[in-house]
Amino acid sequence: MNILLRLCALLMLPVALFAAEQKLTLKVAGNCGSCKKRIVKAAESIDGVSDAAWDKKTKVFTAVYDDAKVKPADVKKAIAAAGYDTEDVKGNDEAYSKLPDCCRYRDREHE
Ligand SMILES: [Cu+2]
Repeated sequence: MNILLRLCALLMLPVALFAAEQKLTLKVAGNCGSCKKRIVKAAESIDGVSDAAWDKKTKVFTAVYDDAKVKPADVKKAIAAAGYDTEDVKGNDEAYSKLPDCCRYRDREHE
């Protein structure tokens, strides 16, 4: 084996070991428990995302993702596609318009 290849393999080893589980935390708009279900389902529909959770009080979304498979932007896009606004990606308007009345977080807020 070429010495350079050996060196590369050696350098890549820690990367391979430490890649994988990363924690993602972001703000996602929403109102209630059914918003939570949709947000979690959208995130977990991506291969490599697990342990998704969303707190309706703090609007904080958390998940664990495998950084070899998924980028945080992918998760934001999936949540936005379900109609929910995330920090950088605005929720899809068509999906938003199909949400039940109580979930229209842009028009009304739950106590
Ligand atoms: Cu809701």
